[in-house]
Amino acid sequence: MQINTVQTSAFGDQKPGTSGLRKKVKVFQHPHYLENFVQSIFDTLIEKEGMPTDATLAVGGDGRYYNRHAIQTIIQMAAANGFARVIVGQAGILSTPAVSHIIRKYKTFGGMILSASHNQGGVDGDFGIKYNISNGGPAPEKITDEVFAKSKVITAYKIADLAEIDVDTLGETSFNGGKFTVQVINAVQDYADLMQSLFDFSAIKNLLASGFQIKFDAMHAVTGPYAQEIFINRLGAPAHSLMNCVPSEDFGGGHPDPNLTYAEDLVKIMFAGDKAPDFGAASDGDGDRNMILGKNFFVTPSDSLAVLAANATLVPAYAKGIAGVARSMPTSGAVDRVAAKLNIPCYETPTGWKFFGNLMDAGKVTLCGEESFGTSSNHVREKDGLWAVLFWLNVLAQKNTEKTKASVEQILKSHWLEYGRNVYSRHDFEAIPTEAANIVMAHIKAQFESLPNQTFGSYTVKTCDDFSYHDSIDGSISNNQGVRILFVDGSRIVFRLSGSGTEGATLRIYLEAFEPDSAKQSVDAQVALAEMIQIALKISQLKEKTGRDTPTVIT
Ligand code: VG1
Ligand code: CO
Repeated sequence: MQINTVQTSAFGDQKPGTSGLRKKVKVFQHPHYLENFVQSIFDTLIEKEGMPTDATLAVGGDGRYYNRHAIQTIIQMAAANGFARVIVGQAGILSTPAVSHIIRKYKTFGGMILSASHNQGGVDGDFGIKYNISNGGPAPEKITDEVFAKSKVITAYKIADLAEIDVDTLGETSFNGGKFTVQVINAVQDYADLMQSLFDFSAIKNLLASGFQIKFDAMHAVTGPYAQEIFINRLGAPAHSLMNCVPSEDFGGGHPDPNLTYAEDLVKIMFAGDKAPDFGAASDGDGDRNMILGKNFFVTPSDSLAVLAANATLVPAYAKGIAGVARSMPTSGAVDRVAAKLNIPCYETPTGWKFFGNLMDAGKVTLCGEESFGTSSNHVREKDGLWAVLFWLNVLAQKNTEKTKASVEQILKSHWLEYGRNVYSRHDFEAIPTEAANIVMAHIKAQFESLPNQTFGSYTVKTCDDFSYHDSIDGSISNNQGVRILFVDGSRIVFRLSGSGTEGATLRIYLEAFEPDSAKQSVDAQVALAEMIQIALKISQLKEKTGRDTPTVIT
């Protein structure tokens, strides 16, 4: 096995965002672009993270365009940089939660996930790379900051001269007298086994056999084969319960983003009146997000997390109770109310799954969630779309017996009755010129001193700040994590710039108001939040500064 050292020059723009490095495929195709970033990761691991000489790396992606090319390159570079083994998903495909599980199950040193998640794929779409550490979770900022620093000064990378590896055939291939091995695995069984160990599959099977109709939309992305194995082969659901379950390099031309805008085919089916199925769900490009729908009913991700926490003891894996919960700052406070009642801690972290890992490793939290359709538990260290779907089905199975019946909508309504409703919505303004978006954020921050005590219609500002997080486990501090305007009655508006887009800037406005009055809890969120939306536009001067006042996506 010949190892070549290739001279290169730095790019300067390889800063990992909320979840790894994401760029247009065309950017990743620049000579050395991918290699520079991968070498910067390896250099960080070798110099700073004590990578042993017999280290194993797990590699897989969501099957989008450039996945196959990147996998070959990563295998060749892993061989040249001292890894002893690479475990790769068959056809190069692994969902994000499956990679997390493989890292933990096979005790690999780390893993690389090739995905731009919910971003569009194909030749003109996006590509991405993320490194996960040995606990199975996304690398924390101390690693990603170092990777970025190295990427700015890189002068050479190492790559082995290996023939193309057949990643479609299961099995092992060894090189260099057995010093380097590539192992192709089928992770679907491993992942399905993990799910079966957490949930009551026979109760879910009975629910489905009783005529309870489900529809799962894989959005032409990575979860298709996992859904086939779990819902059809193991739970006995009829074949028509699945849609868009064959992964494609461009996700059938769509946005693999499970929300009311981009999962419109599923939404149509679930809002088709009486004939709609009882339960619907979708997942994103890399399988870590989930959207939950009932018959003619949408569950916000923040509410979903709260309902799962409140009902956790109905699920075998959490039957003894949960240690604590965590949510990202912009996620609604619905789960806080459940935690208070259960008398367990609730942590508020910045956006991005990497902030939950320490809390889970320390045993402080069992369930975590983000308003961006991410929910999961300590069974892995990533968010997990199918896990959330199975959790809901397990809860529904327990609540729908011969004697009792409860629809998704009824579960939500009785939850609100008990805890009150945190009415919630997120408005995204995509592809704003970066400079204009920065001006908007600066304009809001410039009002930090004047806003408190000001009244806007029925709302009076209590305080405002730029959210900072102090990690109680490793002591690290993360600043500038989103601007919060907190009102006297507990309502709030949060402004934040996305760290996962690839075109201009995306401004996210998160709106939340608490409604304790059950008579008003069924009001549509957009109607209930209409006044706050106007206040957000007024404080930010969004229209004046960007010409935009209609969101691209509302969730
Ligand atoms: C978005 C979401 C965030 C999520 C991240 C990665 O980040 O808001 O909650 O963790 O995507 O999700 P941002 O910075 O664009 O708001 V995934 O499914 O794209 O890996
Ligand atoms: Co994702």
